[in-house]
Amino acid sequence: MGAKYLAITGGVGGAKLALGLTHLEDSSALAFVVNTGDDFEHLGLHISPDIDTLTYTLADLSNPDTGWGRRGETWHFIETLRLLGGEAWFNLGDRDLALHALRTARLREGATLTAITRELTTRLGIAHSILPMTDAPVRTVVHTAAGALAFQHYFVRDRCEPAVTGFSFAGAADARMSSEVLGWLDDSALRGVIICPSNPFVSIDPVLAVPGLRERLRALPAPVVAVSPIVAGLALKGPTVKMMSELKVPQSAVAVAAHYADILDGFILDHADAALLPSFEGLDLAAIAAPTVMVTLADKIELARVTLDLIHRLNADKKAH
Ligand code: FO1
Repeated sequence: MGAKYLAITGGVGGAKLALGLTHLEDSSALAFVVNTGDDFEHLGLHISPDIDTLTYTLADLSNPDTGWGRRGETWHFIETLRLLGGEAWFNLGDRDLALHALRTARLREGATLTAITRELTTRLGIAHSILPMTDAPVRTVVHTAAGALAFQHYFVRDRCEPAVTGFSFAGAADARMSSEVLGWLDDSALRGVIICPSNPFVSIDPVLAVPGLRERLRALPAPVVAVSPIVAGLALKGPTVKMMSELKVPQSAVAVAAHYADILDGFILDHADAALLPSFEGLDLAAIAAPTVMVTLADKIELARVTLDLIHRLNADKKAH
């Protein structure tokens, strides 16, 4: 049986590497476990932003300017909602709306988020499995000096302005991994797990908070490799660096690797940060520097290749010992 790989991802940054990986490994060899801590109920709709970002990216429908939502979108719904005095801070495009309406209806009928995601992604021509981290409701709560905020209130409505003091994942203690996620983690052909360049606190930590998942990664015979979302002390997108500074964590790729230290075997940092390589020596992992800024499709495929090469090297090293 061929080697298999599982990639854990959040939103925009992670979806870029995910797209690159799909060009190298087919759907029998590669699946994605996606953060659902960003999910929320809004205007009676169930919204799963990170699942949708990956879905639109893999279906080649995504908006290149925002990274989320659809290309060529129209906004009649949200404009009318605003006119009517509705809550219009979360931009739901007309085309995007159809997906949320259908997902919500299927959830009300009793379908799982995993099953609905499979139905929608298949309809959009995506062969790879996009697996929600759990079918249970887990909601990221952002703790700030001004009080606790639901994730999308912090992220979109308040534009990440409040200073963060910490995070919690409501519902995580009662969540279970789906049989689909467990099936991939328990597969004896699994040769590597990839943590995509997503925000460690609000994209990857919610996934790791699903009971048993972090422990399974720690005990996995296959290597776990992460790609840094920080380049030269800056996050390419989103509030990662602002959060690190507010949490008084050093704003560097080394701190990201240290954040995952108990589960990581390998780490890829940007070549602009190559001078940091000696700082990884105490972390008991293989760190390499490579171009991690993904602008073109070729960049995404090349970083995917570098990531899989590191996994192959770690597997070969293990066999040699
Ligand atoms: N992000 C924004 O910054 N502003 C928005 O109005 C917005 C709307 C939106 C609608 C559907 C969707 O799937 C995602 C959307 N996002 C929006 C992105 C979303 O907030 C994501 O949670 C973040 O990008 C974090 O991954």
